[in-house]
Amino acid sequence: MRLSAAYTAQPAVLATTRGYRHFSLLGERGKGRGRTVELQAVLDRGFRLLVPVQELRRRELWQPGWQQLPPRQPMQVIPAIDLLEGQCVRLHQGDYDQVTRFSDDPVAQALSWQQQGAERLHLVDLDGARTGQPVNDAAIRAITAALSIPVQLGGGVRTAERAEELLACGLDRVILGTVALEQPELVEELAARHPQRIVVGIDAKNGKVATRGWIEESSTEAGDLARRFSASPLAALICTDIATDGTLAGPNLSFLRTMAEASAVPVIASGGIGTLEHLLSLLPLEAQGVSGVIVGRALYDGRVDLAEALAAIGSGRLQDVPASPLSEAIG
Ligand code: AMZ
Repeated sequence: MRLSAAYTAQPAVLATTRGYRHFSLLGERGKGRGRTVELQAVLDRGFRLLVPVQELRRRELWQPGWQQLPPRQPMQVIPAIDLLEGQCVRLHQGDYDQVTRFSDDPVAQALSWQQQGAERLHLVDLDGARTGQPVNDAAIRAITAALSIPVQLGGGVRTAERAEELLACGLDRVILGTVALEQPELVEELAARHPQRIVVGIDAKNGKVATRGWIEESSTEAGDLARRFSASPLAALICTDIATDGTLAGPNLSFLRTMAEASAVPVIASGGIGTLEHLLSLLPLEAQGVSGVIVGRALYDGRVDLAEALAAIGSGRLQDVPASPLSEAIG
C-alpha cells in the first residue's frame, strides 16, 4: 500500500470484499495550511483515489483539522429480471436477436434475489417494450405477490390507465420510457398524482434517446430529456447507455455524469456492470446524484455477488466507524 506523502491519513471506514479493502480516509494535505481532505480509497495492489481532489474542493470538504464525516445514503444495488415470453433473459445491447436465457421460473429467480439481500427488484417486460402491449402480466403479478421487497416495472407502459392499474396491483413504481419522450406532459401529470412512484427510463444510443424496445432512435439528446423532468416529483431517472447494456464491459461514467448533472431527480445507473470494481467506480458520482445501480447479467453469471455488492457500495457499506490506526487497518 502506497499513500502519497502529502497525506497523513486515518481510516474512517473499512470494509473488505473479495480481497479489496476500501474505506474513507481523512487526511491533511499541504504544509502549514492544515487542510483536511476526505478520500475514498480502494486498496488493492496500490492505492486508488475514487473522489478527485477537485471534487472534494467543490464539495467544500477542505476544512481545518479532523472532521467527522456525515453519514452517507447507501447506493441501491437493484437486480434486474428481464422477461421475454415468460422467461428470465438478458439481451446483448438490447438486441432481441441476441438472447441469453437464464431461468424459466421468474418467481423463483425473484425470490432468490430477495433472499440474497436485494432491497428492490427491477422488472422489464421486454415483449411489452417491443409491442406496446402487456405480455408478461401473469409473471409480473406472481412476482409482485411473492415478494416482500418493492418491485418496479418498465416495458410497454404507454398510457396513464395502464400505469395506474400496475400501481394498484402491488407494484411500487412504474417506469415510462417511450411515453416520456412522446408525451412528457402525461408523465408529469402521473408524477404529480403519484409522487415518488413514477420513474422515467432514458435509454440512450450515442447520446440520443431510443424508444420502443430500443428499435426506434430519436434526435433528442438524452440530457435534454433528463432536464425536461428536473422539477418533477419522479422517484428516479433510470439511465441506460445501450452500447454498454448486457456487455459486462463497465458503465459509461461520462454519460451517467451528464445525466445526473442535467436533473435534480436521482439517477439510477443501468448498463455494463460486470465486476465489483465497476460498482465502486460509481461512488464518485454519488455527489452528482447517482443513487443506485441496476445489475443484470453479472449477477446471473456469478461475476458479481449480490451480498458483496451490497457490502461494497450498498446498505452493508461500513462508514464513519472509528477504526484502528491506519497501519493496523492496512496490515
Ligand atoms: O433491452 C431492450 N431492448 C429494452 C429494455 N430493456 N427495451 C426497452 N427496455 C426497457 C427500458 C425501460 O425500462 O430500459 O423498457 C422500459 C421502457 O419501456 P417503454 O415501453 O416505456 O418504452
